[in-house]
Amino acid sequence: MLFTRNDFGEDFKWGVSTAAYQIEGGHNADGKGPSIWDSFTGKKKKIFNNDNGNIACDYYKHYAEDIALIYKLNIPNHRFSISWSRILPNGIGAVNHKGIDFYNRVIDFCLELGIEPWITLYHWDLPEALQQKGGWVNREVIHWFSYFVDCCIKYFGDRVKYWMVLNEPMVFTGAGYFLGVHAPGKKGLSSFLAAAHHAAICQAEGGRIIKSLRGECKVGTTFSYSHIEPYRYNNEKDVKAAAKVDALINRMFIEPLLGLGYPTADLKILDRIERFMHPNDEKKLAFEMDFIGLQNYTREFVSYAPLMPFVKAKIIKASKRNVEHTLMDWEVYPPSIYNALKRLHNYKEIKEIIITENGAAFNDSFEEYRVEDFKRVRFLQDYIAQVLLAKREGVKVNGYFVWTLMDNFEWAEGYYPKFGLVSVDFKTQKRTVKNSGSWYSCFLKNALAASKECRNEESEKIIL
Ligand code: IFM
Repeated sequence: MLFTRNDFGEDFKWGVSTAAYQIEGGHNADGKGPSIWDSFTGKKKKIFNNDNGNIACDYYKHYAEDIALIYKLNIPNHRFSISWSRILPNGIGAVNHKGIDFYNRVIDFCLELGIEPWITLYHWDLPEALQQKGGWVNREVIHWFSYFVDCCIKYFGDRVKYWMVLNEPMVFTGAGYFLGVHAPGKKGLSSFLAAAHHAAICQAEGGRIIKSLRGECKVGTTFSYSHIEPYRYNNEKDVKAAAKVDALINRMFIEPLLGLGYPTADLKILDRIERFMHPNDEKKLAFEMDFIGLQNYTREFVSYAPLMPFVKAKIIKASKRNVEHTLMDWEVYPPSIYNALKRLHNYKEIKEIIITENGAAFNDSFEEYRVEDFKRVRFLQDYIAQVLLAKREGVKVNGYFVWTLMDNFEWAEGYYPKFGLVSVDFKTQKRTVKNSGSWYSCFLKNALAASKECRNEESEKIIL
């Protein structure tokens, strides 16, 4: 399919996404307090290769170079998150003005270059001081989070128009409070359900606070959303198992936000959230966002698994199915983004969808002065083509952000899976634009040229 940037319309938002802990480094610089990721990565055997984000891409020092690179790549929107404990070292109370200054410099430099800053308030790095009091499991988190949101809007709301409240609540509560494979490493159904319920209230509450302080801002929140299929369509148990997994990983956070409540009909176990509900919570869970951030990477096949606790279902990994997959073992399946868009479009309560993340980790090939990643170029082209297909069919999608600007700290997987448009040499902090970065840049610049022009060998090999 041939397409150009123009096919998406002038108002379509093109961007690149990042997150504080994954790129900033400066883990204890200038008064920053520790976050749960600083503590978690400090423990042995939690992260591949015992990696951590202490330095990461050192964006704390290199932000100007990186924002200049975004500019050079013709990318008009930069999504990044605020490290809560950089501006509030104890999570609540005294503000660290050096932390505030850092984000002011980032925002001001973006604006100076004509790049629109998009801020995610919470991308998983809870202040450790708050985890000591129970973190997301403690209902007080609603108060702590409100204080943080208030503080961000007070200091940055005059210049930042686009806000996202949470990044993928299913992932940070599921991996962090149920499976224990992400910070803070807690396990169990009860801690998960409490954390999830409080996060679901916070996502709505965050929206309410932003709108009440700055009605002119555009507010959204983001969700991981995969296309789900039963492993065997002719097996009733697999079909039911797929519906359960869909309710858990796709619907559990978005539906209460839309005023539809938790999807308990398809996942009985969610009834147990009742224990954590206070009077009026049903109402508190709902809020009308300006946009919904869709984060799609893959599709999942689900089979019935009687021994799996609670859901009695399991995901069959892409490598087991012998299909093309990324280093995360996620199937490369471009229609997954089309299907996810179509499904979200069916919720009449959603006003607009922005794809706030999409991308892939592959084994790039390192030459002397270049980093070749033709698989990622193809991946982006094919997924973006599916977005256009959905848009042409009337889906209310109005933005696409690549995950991610540069190779960075990929949580439990450390630095091994590389998702960047730009490669980072973590010893020297040298940045090298990959083919995918050159292709995206060319696509964004040549609004009038057919994308085919950006596909030919020459332009794919531009080194900026
Ligand atoms: O790196 C993560 C990001 O922090 C959240 N969404 C998925 C990405 C790739 O795993």
